[in-house]
Amino acid sequence: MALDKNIAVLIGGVGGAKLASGLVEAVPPERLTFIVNTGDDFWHLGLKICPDLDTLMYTLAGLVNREWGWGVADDSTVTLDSLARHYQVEPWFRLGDKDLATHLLRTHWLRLGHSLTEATACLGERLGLRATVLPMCDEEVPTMVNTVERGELGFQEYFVKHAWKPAIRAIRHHGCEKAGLSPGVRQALSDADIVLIAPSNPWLSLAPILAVPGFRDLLPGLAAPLVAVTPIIAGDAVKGPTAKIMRELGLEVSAREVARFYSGLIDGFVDDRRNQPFAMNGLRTVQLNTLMNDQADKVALARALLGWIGGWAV
Ligand code: FO1
Repeated sequence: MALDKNIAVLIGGVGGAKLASGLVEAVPPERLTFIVNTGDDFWHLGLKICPDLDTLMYTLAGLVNREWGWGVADDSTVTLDSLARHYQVEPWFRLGDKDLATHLLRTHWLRLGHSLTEATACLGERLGLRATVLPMCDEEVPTMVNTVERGELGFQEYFVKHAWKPAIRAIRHHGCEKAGLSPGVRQALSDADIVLIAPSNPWLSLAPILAVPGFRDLLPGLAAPLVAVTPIIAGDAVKGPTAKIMRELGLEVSAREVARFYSGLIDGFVDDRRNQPFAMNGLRTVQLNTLMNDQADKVALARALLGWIGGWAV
């Protein structure tokens, strides 16, 4: 059904990339545009690191380290080990040698004056990607996590260095008032027949995209239906801090709460069949198997959710 449709996908890291690898098998990849969270990006050892962009690109290129869900498969850490052994650099952020090639090239292009959108397009082209991958914006909008135990932390300090142990008080998107929609993002959304929100963490991965000025305002005017996929399965997160953050923010850990987070924006919600069913005014819902253990699950979910949307929209 969706073979001749343009699909834009708002997406974060590992959880979202699983759905992405199903989508590229379910529809022609040329029809897919991924609009990716860059709130996790940071500068580390002089290099610009864009974890969610890279996780998605490595996944689509078949290079991703499947065990971790990020980084490059069969990578080594010779450079990182040398930095630690000879220069006492604490290796808290694991950058593999093959992965470093991406960060070097991206940083080089940014320093030459290219935008993140351009650098990402060049990386994607060289990795042989057929789908379009766009950063949510070209400006730097680092996610800052205000924690009970350690005050405000940069996202990767919170997530990796402190293993998302500190309790979250609040989250802000530093400098977002100076950011704006890139022409590519605007075009992808207006060309889309369907807009999906991947099962990434709503508070950490999707909120930064929605915080880009102009983004939320654009959504109600789109012809395309907007459909979110639950990251909560059987009342818990599959992996990562989503459930923990919901508790810390005083929310109930449920798919209904996720749907409430997107309320006013979405037309449809793909829930998991293991969750307690719920109804919300004006929201179409369906319960599917959203647990993606292997590639067959990913493709099956992509096909099922597109089939469902095709039944009431497009
Ligand atoms: N996640 C970790 O838990 N530990 C790491 O050392 C780590 C390094 C890393 C390097 C490159 C990259 O693209 C991602 C990396 N990640 C690492 C994953 C990343 O921190 C998170 O998965 C995302 O930012 C959350 O979506």
